[in-house]
Amino acid sequence: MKRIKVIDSHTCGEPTRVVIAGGPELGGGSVADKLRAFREQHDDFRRAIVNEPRGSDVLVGALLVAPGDQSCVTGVIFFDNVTFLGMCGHGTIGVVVTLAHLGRIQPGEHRIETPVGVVTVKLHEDGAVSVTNIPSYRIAKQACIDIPGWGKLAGDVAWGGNWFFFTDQHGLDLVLPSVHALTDLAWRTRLAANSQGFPEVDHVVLLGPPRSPGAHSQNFVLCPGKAYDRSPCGTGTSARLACLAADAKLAENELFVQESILRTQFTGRYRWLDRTDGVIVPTITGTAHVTAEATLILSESDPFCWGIQ
Ligand code: PYC
Repeated sequence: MKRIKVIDSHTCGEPTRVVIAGGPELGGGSVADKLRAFREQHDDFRRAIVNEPRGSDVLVGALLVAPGDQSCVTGVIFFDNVTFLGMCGHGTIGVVVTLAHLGRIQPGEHRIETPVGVVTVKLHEDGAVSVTNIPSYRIAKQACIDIPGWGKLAGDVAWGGNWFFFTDQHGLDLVLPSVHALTDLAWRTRLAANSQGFPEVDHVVLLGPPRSPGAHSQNFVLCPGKAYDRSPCGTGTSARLACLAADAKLAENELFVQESILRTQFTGRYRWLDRTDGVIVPTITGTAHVTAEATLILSESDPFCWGIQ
């Protein structure tokens, strides 16, 4: 029987489960090296932590690992119901609030190593968290894709730690009663984008006008395992900032407020890293709340010990 210690939290409604003890042995090296070992040798552990019956399709897991870069307070590998994530913005905010809850960090700046690079985080005195993400950029502007049985739509493809396809040409209302229709269209958009020149796209973002005073945009974000992000999506907001910067619709350091389908908000800003190539460094700010301290029990006599696939 294995005992796994976890702390659960949610960031703007999107849950994160941080594994603080009992994770698999992944060897030495960088966090990218450890992700390789995790993916190749311990995918059952991923499923056991986030899938039913202990988790759900919505849950994102975060395994704390020793960083390769000693200037980092921790390394972290994010995963969901179907795969591993390069980076996760809401998850990083959840990790920071979890580390603070455990007394492992104090307000101030810290560095965290992810498989796609080191991010700098700031725990503010009021508990909010800012994440200065890895460099983000757009690779396609208004690429036209054909969705079988639906028609053509255009969207931007951009990187913010995961790969995103953004479109506002969906004709749907971004409200919870429309989640089924939003999920269906976003999924078909992903399949079409993947088969029509953008095989790397793993998240689809349907954009809409803001609903709350002070917000600039609302989104519906579909994740790789077909669950929608309850938060405004940190890596998605990073990639969106790259698109806005490239179109000169948002100036360096100007505030951008992205709201989610739940109308929860992240604020974002960017600075240019390479203006010629359109590469920015985004900073996303949001809040998270710890919801549980728990010990998961993995017993081989349980037919669903390693999760329902
Ligand atoms: O906040 O970056 C994010 C994220 C990715 C998937 C779910 N949330």
